[in-house]
Amino acid sequence: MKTKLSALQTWVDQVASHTLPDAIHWCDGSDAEYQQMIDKMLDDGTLSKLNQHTYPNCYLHRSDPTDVARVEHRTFVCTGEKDDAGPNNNWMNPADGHAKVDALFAGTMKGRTMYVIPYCMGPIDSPFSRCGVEITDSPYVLINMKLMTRMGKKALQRIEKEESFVKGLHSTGDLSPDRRLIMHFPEELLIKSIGSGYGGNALLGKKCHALRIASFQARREGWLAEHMLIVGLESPTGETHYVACAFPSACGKTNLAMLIPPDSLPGWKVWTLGDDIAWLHLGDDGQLRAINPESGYFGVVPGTNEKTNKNAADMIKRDTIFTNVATTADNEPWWEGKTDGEPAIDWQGRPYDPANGKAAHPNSRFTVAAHNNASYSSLADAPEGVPISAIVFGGRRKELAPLVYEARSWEHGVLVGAGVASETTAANVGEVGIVRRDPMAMKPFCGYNFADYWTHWLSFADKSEHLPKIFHVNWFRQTPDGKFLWPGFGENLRVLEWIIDRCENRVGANETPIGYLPNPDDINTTDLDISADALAALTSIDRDQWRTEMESVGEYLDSYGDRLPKALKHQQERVTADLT
Ligand code: GTP
Ligand code: SPV
Ligand code: MN
Repeated sequence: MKTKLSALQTWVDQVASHTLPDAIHWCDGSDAEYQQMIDKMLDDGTLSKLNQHTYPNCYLHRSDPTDVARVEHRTFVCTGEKDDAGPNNNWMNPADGHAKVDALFAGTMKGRTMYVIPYCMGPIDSPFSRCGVEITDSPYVLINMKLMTRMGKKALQRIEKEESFVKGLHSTGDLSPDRRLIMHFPEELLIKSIGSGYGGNALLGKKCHALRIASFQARREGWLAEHMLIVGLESPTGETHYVACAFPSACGKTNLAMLIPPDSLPGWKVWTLGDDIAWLHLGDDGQLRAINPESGYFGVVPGTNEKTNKNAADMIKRDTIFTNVATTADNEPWWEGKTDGEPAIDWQGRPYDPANGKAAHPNSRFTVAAHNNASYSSLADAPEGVPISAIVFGGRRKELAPLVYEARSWEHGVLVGAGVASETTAANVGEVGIVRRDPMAMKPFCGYNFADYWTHWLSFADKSEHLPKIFHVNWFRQTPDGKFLWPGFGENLRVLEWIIDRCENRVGANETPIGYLPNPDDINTTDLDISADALAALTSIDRDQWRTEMESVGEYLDSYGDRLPKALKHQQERVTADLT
C-alpha cells in the first residue's frame, strides 16, 4: 500500500493490471527525484544538455515531429447527454469513449515505468485549490509537472485528507497521430489521454484538469475556471490593481503577465500572478478573487527576447526545459526572434537549412518554475487569491477590433467575451491565421456546452454589485501592408493604465454602439512613437464592418439553439440595432 486512500490505491492497481508497466513509481516531488529523472532522460537520449556555462540546468527535449501541439480534433468531452458537451466540443458517449481509449491503453506500458503523480492545482493550503493524480509513463511529463505544479508528498497528504481528486491517466502510447485521443469524462472527474507526449495533451493538470474538468466543476459549485493570465499593476502612487485577461493560445498572455514598464512610464511595477489559467471565486464581500492553479510556465519560445519580454528572456537562462527549439554551434538554445546567435541544428535535430522551414518550431515551448521569474508576486501563493478589478478579453485581429474598449455592463461584457474571434495559431495542429470564434478564449477548453457556460457567466450579475468591469483589447491590428499598428509588449501598459483609470472613474471615453472607446487623448502617449493616424485608427470603429461582425456573432449564438440564454441574444440585438 502506497497510500491509505483505498480509492486511489485501487485505481492505480487497476491501471497497472491493464497497462502492464514493468515498475510503478510513486512520485514524492523532491528535487532529488527531479534530478534522477533528468539523468535517466539524458541517458536514454530523450533529453540533451544545453550549454551548461551559459544555460545552467537547461535541457532540450525534441518531441516526435508529428506531436508538437494540442490536437483539438482528437479531443473529446464524454457526457451522458450530448447536449451537455455542446456544439463547442467533440462528443462521444462515455461507454464508447471508455471502450475506444481503453483498447489503446491495453499493455501500453510494457517495458516502461508507470509514474503516479499526486498534484495540487493552486496553493497547497487554499480552499480554492483542487487536487488530482496523473498516472503517466512519460518521465518528460513528470519533470514538467514538477516545474509547473505543486506535486508530490504534500499534494498526496491533501488528497488523502479530502478523499477526492481528479483522475488523469496518460500514456505516450505509440505516438501515432491516428491513435491519439484526449478524452474527458467530467461526470466521473476523469481524463484519459494517449498517443501524445506534448504539452496540453499530456500535462493533464493544465488544460485537461484546470480548464476542461474544472470548468465543469466550477459551474456546479458557482465559480469560474478560465484561460486567463493574472497580473498585478502597481502605479507610481503605490496602488495595486489586479487584472485577469483571457486571450486565445499564443495571443500574448505570458507576455502581458510579465510585462516590463517602458522607461517613459516611470514608477510602475508589474507583478505576475499567473500566465495561463485563473480560477475565480466570488468572496463574501462581493469581490471576484483569483488564484493561479499553476506554479510554473509552459510558454511560447519564439519571439521572446530582451525587448519583448525581458523577464522571460532572463528566467529561461537557467533551470529550464526547452521543447522543440533549435541550437547554435555553441549548443545554446535558439529560436526565431532571438537577438543573438545563429541556428546550427533545427528543432528536428537536422543541420539548419532555411529550405526546411523555421529553425525552432513556431510552437516550441519553455518550461520553468514561476519563482524563476523576477516579477513573480508573492501573493501568487496566497490561499485567498487576489481581488480582480478588470476582466479583459482579447484576440488576434488584423482588422476590425480597436485597441481597447469597455463593455457597458456585466451582461454586455459577457457578450463581448462570447463574441471573441481570433486568428488561429501554432498552439493547435491545423491551419494558422484563420479567424474563428473563440469565446472567452475557451473554445478548446470549456468542458461543457457554451450556452450553459454563458448562462453561468451571466448569473454572476445577480450575485454581486462589485463585479470587475469588462474590456476587450487587440494588440494585433495591422496596416494593409502587414505592419503592426500598435507597438505592443511593454507599451501595452498604456492601455492597462486606461483600463484601471476607467475602473476608478478618472478618465474619459467615447461612447459607441460596441462600448466605450478611449478618445485618442485618453491614452497616455508620452514618448511613444506612434502617428496620429495610427492612434485614430486604433481608437475608432468602422460601423459597416461592425454591423457585419455583430450579425455574424448573432448567427454564431443562434447555433446554440434553445439553450442560449435570452439575455445574451438581447445584448447582441441591442448592439446590432445601435449600429444600424
Ligand atoms: P499560450 O501559452 O499558448 O496560451 O500563449 P500566450 O497567450 O501566453 O501567448 P504569448 O504571450 O506566449 O505570445 C504568443 C506570441 O505572440 C509570441 O510570439 C509573442 O512574441 C507575441 N506577442 C505577445 N504579445 C504581443 C504584443 O503585444 N504585440 C505583438 N505584436 N506580438 C505579441
Ligand atoms: C495553449 O495552447 O493555450 C497553451 C499550451 O497554453 S498547452 O499547454 O499545450 O495547451
Ligand atoms: Mn494557454
